Amino acid sequence: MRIDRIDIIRINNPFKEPFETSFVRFEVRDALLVKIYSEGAFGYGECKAFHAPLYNAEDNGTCLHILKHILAPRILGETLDGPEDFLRRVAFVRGNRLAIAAIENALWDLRVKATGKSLKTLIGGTRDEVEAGISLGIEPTIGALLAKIERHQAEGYHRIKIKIKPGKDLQVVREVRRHYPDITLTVDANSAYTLADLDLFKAMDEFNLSYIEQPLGEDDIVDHAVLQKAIGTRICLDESITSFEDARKAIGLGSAQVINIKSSRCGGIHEAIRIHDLCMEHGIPVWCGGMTETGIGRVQNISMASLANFTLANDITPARRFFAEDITMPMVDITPRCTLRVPDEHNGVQYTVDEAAIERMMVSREVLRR
Ligand code: OSB
Ligand code: MG
Repeated sequence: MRIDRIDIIRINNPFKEPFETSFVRFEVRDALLVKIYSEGAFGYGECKAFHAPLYNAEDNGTCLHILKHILAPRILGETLDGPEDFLRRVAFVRGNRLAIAAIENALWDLRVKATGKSLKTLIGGTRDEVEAGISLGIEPTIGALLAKIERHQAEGYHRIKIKIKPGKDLQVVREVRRHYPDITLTVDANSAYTLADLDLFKAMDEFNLSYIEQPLGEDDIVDHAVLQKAIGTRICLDESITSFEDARKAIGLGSAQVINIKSSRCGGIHEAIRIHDLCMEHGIPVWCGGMTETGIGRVQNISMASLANFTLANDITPARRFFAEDITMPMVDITPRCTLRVPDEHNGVQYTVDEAAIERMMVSREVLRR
């Protein structure tokens, strides 16, 4: 595939209601989209960075720089074999994996179009449908959280995850468990704690959580290993896993018994598959994490979660859970079983990008040519 042109499009899509985590309260999805034109076709990738470096070290500003000045010049006017060839060409770049993944994902999309095969088929996915779980933000009151859980339980979500932060943790979990003794329940701390909080996590053991997601620092698989040995509940790593190498070390140290795979955090689908396979060999179940993405990233997540070892419910929801409108046609939605159907070339499930919606949400557009 010859790379003729790359557009970097910034869009703002307001959340229907704010989504609060231990690190920020999100009100709008400020996203960069990468559109790569090649020989009469185009492919889209979504950059999953946020407006500021809150979740990891990258943000939309750094990604825009890396995309425009470092990555795009390496491929504009060049003929590539595909995503793997791109990754080889930019292997000199340290970090900046969200930016790399945005182009990598667009190249996968181009391969889908060039071959007429779905992403699921190209990566060897085995599932026709993947399970939806939901990540619920921090709420001002317990009552507000319980009301949300009630609603989403009724919709059939296969796992409820609640965001926690210091001061809004044990009490919240206790109340939720009192009202819902049997649901599949998890918590996500987004790195808000340290080993000084060991007793808090010991106390969580009594609530039969499926796992505790990323309790400690994003760069601290060593302390996670200490914590995992001290508690009965499984630890799931999110922020800490940015590569195959991170996963290998975390598994070796015993830092986690579950891994949340976000392909974007790891530099793309290629690396995500390697992590998936490694986890499978070691009996570590995985699930697909979310970044409150638009439909472009959401559909790619669904396809990735079709791999065999995605055995736990994913953070993949219908687009309407966050947005009044989105940029795919149709908007991503769930089945009556609260699953998401995986697009493949045989089942008629197909999404196209809604260019008019992108125009409406657009903040800026950069057109890059050789
Ligand atoms: O830690 O999984 C996370 C959202 C933004 C950044 C980090 C995370 C999240 C979520 C929401 O938990 C996942 C989603 O539904 O997109
Ligand atoms: Mg998380």
